[in-house]
Formats: sequence, structure tokens, C-alpha cells
Amino acid sequence: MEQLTSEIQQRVQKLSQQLHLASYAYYVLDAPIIEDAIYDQLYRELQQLETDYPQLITPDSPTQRVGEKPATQFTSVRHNIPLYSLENAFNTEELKAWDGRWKKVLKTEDKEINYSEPLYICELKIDGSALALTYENGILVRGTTRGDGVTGEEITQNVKTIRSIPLRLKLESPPSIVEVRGEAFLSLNIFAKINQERQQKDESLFANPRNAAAGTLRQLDSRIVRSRQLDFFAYTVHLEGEEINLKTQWDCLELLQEMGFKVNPNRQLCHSLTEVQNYFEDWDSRRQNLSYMTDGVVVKINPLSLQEQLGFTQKFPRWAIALKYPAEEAPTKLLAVTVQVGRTGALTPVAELEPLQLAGTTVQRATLHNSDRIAELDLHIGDTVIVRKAGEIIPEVVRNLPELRPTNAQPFQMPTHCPECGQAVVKPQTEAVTRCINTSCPAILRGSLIHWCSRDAVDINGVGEKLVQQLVERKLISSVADLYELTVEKLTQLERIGEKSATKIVNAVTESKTQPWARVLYGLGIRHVGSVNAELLTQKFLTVEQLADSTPADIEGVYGIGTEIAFSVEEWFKVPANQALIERLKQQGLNLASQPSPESSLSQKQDLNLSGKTFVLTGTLPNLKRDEAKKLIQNAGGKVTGSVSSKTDYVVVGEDAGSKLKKAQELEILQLSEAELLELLEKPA
Ligand code: 0OW
Repeated sequence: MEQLTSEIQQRVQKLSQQLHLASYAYYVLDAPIIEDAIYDQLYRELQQLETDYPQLITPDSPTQRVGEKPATQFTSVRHNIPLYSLENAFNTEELKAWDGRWKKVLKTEDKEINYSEPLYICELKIDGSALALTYENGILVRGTTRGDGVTGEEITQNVKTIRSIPLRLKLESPPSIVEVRGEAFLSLNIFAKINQERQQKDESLFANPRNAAAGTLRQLDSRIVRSRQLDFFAYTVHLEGEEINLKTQWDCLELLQEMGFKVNPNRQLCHSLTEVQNYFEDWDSRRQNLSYMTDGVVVKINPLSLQEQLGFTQKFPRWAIALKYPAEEAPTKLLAVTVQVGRTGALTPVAELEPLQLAGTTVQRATLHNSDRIAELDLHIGDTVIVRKAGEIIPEVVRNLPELRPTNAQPFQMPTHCPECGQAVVKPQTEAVTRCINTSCPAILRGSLIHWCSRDAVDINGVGEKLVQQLVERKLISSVADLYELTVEKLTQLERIGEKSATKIVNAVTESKTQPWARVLYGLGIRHVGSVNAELLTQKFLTVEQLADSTPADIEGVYGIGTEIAFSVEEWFKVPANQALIERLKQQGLNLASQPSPESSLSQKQDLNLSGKTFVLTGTLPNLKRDEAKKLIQNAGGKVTGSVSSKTDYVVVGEDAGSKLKKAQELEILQLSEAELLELLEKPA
């Protein structure tokens, strides 16, 4: 590696600036200035230079957005300035009442209210999750949730993954401390995509983008946060140090834009409440075409001098109010509750409703989430229920009106047996979800086939819901391995499958045998093993045998893999039907082992902290079985041999150690206890 020169330092600075500018243009201005491929190339060059010269890494480098190790928990921090919430007004009277209150407060202080026009500013109320950002000398140093307004959770690593939040303010000489507040949100199409993916993994769906944004911000693993593509609109700025003179809220929004934040463009100055109401009505229709959810208009007193005079009540600023759009809610009759069985056997209750118009659509079904929710709602068939549909979101039953309940109405109970296969269902104490655990349940079988063929698994085109439905119904398939026994003549027996498409399907199935071990592992549908975790597991367990023989301790040793996954994997491999499936897939030629390119496995070993070290085990260890210790050493890149020689680096000594210990003492070879071995394994490479 060449000597660190000023040219290299300059190159790193220029790359960082150029990448920041490109990011700002793309994510804040929505107007890219360079192609993605060029961005990626420059980014890789900067990454390489920072790897070669770590001393050049700065906290605001574009490479610092990427999430590190998953957090174990969030610390709660006190906000420098409290994050207030907003008083609500649901109609014109309440808006006028608010107007009268703040004017009355001012009048008592001085006779005339001397204020400059325009008095009001209207901003769309973004339906997301509030965030507080702290910048020191222009650098983002902290991001926190609103929490209760006084203390929030410190989620800086997650906040850094939000591309429209600048890591450095675009100001020549930024004030020493800048506090920015705004709303983190998910666009509607990204929200829909996230729910689609969750549906496919049989995970509970987010009811709306606000919950999805709040839930994402509190993810411990910032790689998940980054994948969710959160966005951010700023709306408040506080400065410390030399004052940039801000006179109005409008100035604040302009300054936020200059600093490099995304600020909602649909803001408007108003001279009277009438103009405020016109803005409110105008945007009730226009907001339906926006790519993000809004639930009202935030009306603020524009002159900051008046804001300062008005101050805050216990909970709210006196100088602002949220004029809310009525959530689309309406009563209707609960005709029935049907129960769907998902891919992993989760039972999901769905409300069948008397059709009603909501948010411009006809609604006939609504989600009931889970049996705990149903118990809360105390639902009886025939009840009048209130259904809510805000924007594009899944309609949900929010409450029922028991006073309208028909006399002989029967309470809804979750079934005790699976509606699909008739087997008894279970409801683990710790979970809200009721589940069928019969692996040959048609619903679970259908779900596992769809999952196996999905894009991130072995990706078999042409095998969709309809075909799977037929294959299972006609008992042509009873496990994913049967896919590989399918022939053209079998397939042409099915409806709407001709010779040509049958051949295409058989070829696609055969083609899927080339998919790597990681995708096969993900395709098996082990609970909590998503595509990312499958990738991580197969980097360490290079064959299915290694994974099947591993203990939860081995699995938890993999970066970012937790206890829940470790036990889920161990459980899965204990089931005889799963072991049989693995054997069949192996015979059919699926990849159940990594096909490592020589350098990659070597480099993996290199990264591991025992690479190149030779160990000998002697005696009985207090906790680890002999082969567990052996596997831990091998997985960390070490070698285990049967006899002590001058090439031995360590001898691990247990109870009743024999001649090997003696030899080690003669050759003065380092001896380790089990605890010292585990310590050595924990140490970073
Ligand atoms: N959601 C919004 C929004 C907004 C703050 C300033 C002081 C009190 C409210 O679009 N445009 N402007 C403000 O101004 N707040 C907003 O959202 C609030 C923050 C906390 C609860 C709401 O999400």
C-alpha cells in the first residue's frame, strides 16, 4: 500500500463531497446528477481508500451510513428541547376556538397585538413518526425518537441509514449546535412492498405507514432499517451559537432547505382563518395523489416573536394546532369471521362485513389482526362494528357498538382445530398468534411451496398460487422435493397446462438446482431464517450437515444471529420429516453445501480469529463435549489434530488429561482451560 499522501487525502475529501452532493440531489431534490453505476463506483473507491487508510474515515463520510452490528437495546436520552405534540381540531369551530385562545393570551399582555402579516403558515401534517436530530459543528451526532416528548430513544445508527437526512449540514460555517425536528415516514408504495414481503413470510402486517415507520425506527438491526428506505421531512430548527436571524416559521423551513433537508413543498402562508380553511379543503382532495400519508394540516403562527410570547401549555405549543382530516370510519354489520391459515400455519381472523363505502372504495373485509385483538374487541357475529380505512391502508375493525348487538348474537371464538386440516391448533403463551403445527397441513404445504419457488429462494418461474393449489389438491405434491419428480405428462393433466408450459415448468424446476446453498436454506422456510440470516448461516456452516449437527451456541456465534433463530434451526432439524426432506433434496442434486471459490473460503478463514492455529484437546472439558469444542475451533478457522508436536500452538486441557498434557509440558506448548479457549474464540480477529 502506498504512503498516505496529500493527494490521497484530497481524493478522499473530493469523493466524499461528490457522493454527498449526488445523494442530496437524488434523495432530497429527487433530481439525480449522476447515474447509479457511477455513484457505486465512486462509493467503492472511497470505501477502498478508507479501508487502506482508516485514519481518513470521518463520521460524516457516506460510508458511515451503513448499519454496523445490531444494537442489543436503545438507551433513553433527554431531549435538549422537549418535543411537543400538537393539539387537535376536528372542525371549524375548534379551529376558531384555538384562534380566539391564543389572541386572548396575547391581548392580556399588551393592548394591541403588533404582528407582521401574514399571520399563519399551513403545512401538511405528515403521518409518520417524529424524530429529533442533533448536529454539532454541522455533523450529525445524535438521532432520537420523540418518546414521551421529554426523553426518547437514542437511534442514531438507524437514523444515519435514512438517505434524505444529511450527515453534514450544507452550510459554510454551521452554528455550533443545531437541533432539527421532523417526521420520518414511508412512502405508500414502499409501505405496500414491506407488507407484501411480510405477508410472504407470514409475519404480522403493519396496519399503516405510521406504525411501519415507528416500528422500523425501533429495529435493533440497522441493516433492516436501511432496507426499509425511510424518508424524512424536516419542519423545525433551533440554533445555538451565533444566531442566524430567523423571523418566521417560513424562514425556518427555508433555512432547513439550505441546510440540505427535505422540506415539504406544499406549505402556504395565510392571512386569515378563511385562507387556512381554503388550504385545508383544497388539500383534502389533492393529498389523495401524494406518495405519502397525511392526516391533517398543521396551522402555525408564522412570526417567531409571537410564538415566543405565546409559549407552551403542559403538552402543546399555544401557537400551533393540527386541523385533522376525518379518518375514514363508518359503521357496518359483522356478518362472519373467516380464519385464513398462512404459510407457517398462523391463523389470521378476517372480518366479513356488510359492504360499505370508505375512502372512495367498497370495503367488504377487514383485518382483525389476531385472537388477542378479537378478545379485546369482544366481537359477536352480527355486531355493528366501526371500520376504519385511512388512505390506501388495509381496512381494520377499530371497535364495536355492543349496544346495537342482536340479542342472540354469538361471541366469535378462534377455532381450536385448523380449518384446513382439522388438527388441533396451538397458541403459545408468549405469542398473540394461534398456529397450526401439522407440517402436512395443505395450507402449510401450499405456503411452503410458494415460498420455495419465490424470488429470494430458488426462484422457480411459472409455479404460482394457482398451480400450487392444483398440485396440492390433486395430491401430486406433498413436499417441495416432489417438485423435482414432476414430469410433463403429470403436469399436462392439470387445467390450463399445455405441453409447452409444462415443459417450461419442468425446465425451470431443474434449473433451480443450480441455486446456491444459502437460497436453498432460505427456501426451507425455517421460522425466523430470512434471506439475510440464511446468507450469514451458510457463510459459517458450509454444508447442511454442519448446520444440522450444530448447537444453538454455534449458531448464536454467527454475527447478528440471535437465540430465537438458533433454537428455531435446532428444532427444525430435529423433525424426522425435515431430515427426510433434506436427504431427498440432496439425492435430487440441490446445493446443500457452499460451492466456495477457493479464495473466498480461505479469506473467510483468514477473517476468523483462530486461522492458522493448531489445537490438541486432552481430558474431559467441564461443559463442551469434545466434538463441540472441535467444531467451535474449526468454525473459527483453527485446526484440531490428535497428537502434540512442535507444530501444536495450543493444548486445551480438561479433567484427567493424559500423556498429551505431559508432552505439551515437555515442548512448552501453551495450555488452555475451556474458559480460556472460549475467551480466545470471543476475541476479535
Ligand atoms: N407531522 C407533521 C408536523 C409538522 C411541531 C412543532 C412544535 C409542535 C409540533 O407534519 N409539520 N409540524 C410540527 O410542528 N409537528 C408535526 O408533527 C407532530 C410532531 C409530534 C407529533 C406530530 O407528529
